[in-house]
Amino acid sequence: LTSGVTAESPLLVEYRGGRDAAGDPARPGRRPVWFMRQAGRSLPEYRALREGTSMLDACLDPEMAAEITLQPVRRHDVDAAIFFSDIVIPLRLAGIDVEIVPNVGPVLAHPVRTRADVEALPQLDDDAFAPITEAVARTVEQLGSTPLIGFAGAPFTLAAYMVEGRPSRDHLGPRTMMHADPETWDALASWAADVSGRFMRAQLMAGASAAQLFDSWAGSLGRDDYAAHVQKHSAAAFSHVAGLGAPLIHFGTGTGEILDLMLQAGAKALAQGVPGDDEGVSGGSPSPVVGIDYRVNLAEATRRLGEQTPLQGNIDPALLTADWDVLEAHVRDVVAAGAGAAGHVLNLGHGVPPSTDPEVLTRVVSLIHSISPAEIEP
Ligand code: 1CP
Repeated sequence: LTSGVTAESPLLVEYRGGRDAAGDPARPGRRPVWFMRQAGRSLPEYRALREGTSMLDACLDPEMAAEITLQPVRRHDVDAAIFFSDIVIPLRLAGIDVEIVPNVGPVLAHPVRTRADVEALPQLDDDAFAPITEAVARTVEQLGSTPLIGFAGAPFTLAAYMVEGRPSRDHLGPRTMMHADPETWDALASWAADVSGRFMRAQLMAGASAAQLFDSWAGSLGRDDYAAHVQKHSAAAFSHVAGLGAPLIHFGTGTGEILDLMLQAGAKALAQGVPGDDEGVSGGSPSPVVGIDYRVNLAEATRRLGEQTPLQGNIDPALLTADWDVLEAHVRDVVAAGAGAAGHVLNLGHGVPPSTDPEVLTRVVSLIHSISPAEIEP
């Protein structure tokens, strides 16, 4: 298709750098958008459904997880659903005692701090993913043509919770471990890469169309530490899904200094693919997509990553509570700044704050959909 109209999901076309599944140029008629944490506490229908059910129990109830995943798609007309789950779900499925404590986040009964702790980590059986596979299949069936995005936590971010045992600001524990006891760190990060990679793979095999690796806390790492102790483990997580032909997205916050290294982590895995599995590769992402937080202008991100790199982002969540005129001008700036990249999917620079007025999000979606491609050519 060369007419500028495409039957394929605009989101997948942008993720593939403006290519359709056959690898031919195809320009969607509308800018695709979804929001990190679009499901969740900003929605009254979510708060009502979740009442009396713990976060992780909700994630493991296929009917509830599917319904929560669909809520923001119905309400906002976003171009993708993101699977309702959590990065610590593979830990729970492996039998690790982890809870999501309201207003705190993930808390482990037994933090993982020594070589013996790492060696005692349980094996995760593939059958354990059954509730995830079932929830994804139910969701995809009800979504129709809207793609579902699967996800997992990157090894550093997941290991940060495992070492600290709870959310932390500076992630001192894992950063100490990678220097003080690099063998233990590598063993832990390998374990995390394996469970996260298989969690993404389970979602893609069950019908998700793309997968995002969340390295939310990678911004607390220096460039040298990321290169020496983290990048290979993120590449290992991606390698579980690199042969499937689905677009892969790599996101973190505060990562301006390491964006190129994050791009390489995905690109390395994609270049290797899965031996003997060429099917679908032509329709796959020619480059991983890089998610940009609100701190780096998208035009600057393209300078750092090259025009062939599709981008995702990066509306500042802080502006969701500003006057509409201020927010609208910001959204238009973000669209314009992304126009130099091979592909651009609009998103926030981090998750939807729980206090966000959902009507503002709906209005942002319709604004983005109203911007015609002709208005934004670079
Ligand atoms: O009771 C509640 O409503 C709990 C809030 C909540 C929700 C809605 C948590 C606890 N997790 C989730 C769902 C979730 N988590 C999604 C679902 C889909 C969507 O985006 O709509 C996703 C993608 C995640 C991934 C996740 N969990 C990340 C990466 C994304 C990010 O925000 O950077 C991280 C870091 C977590 C850990 C986590 N889980 C929950 C909280 C509050 C946190 C962060 C805690 C901290 O500050 O360290």
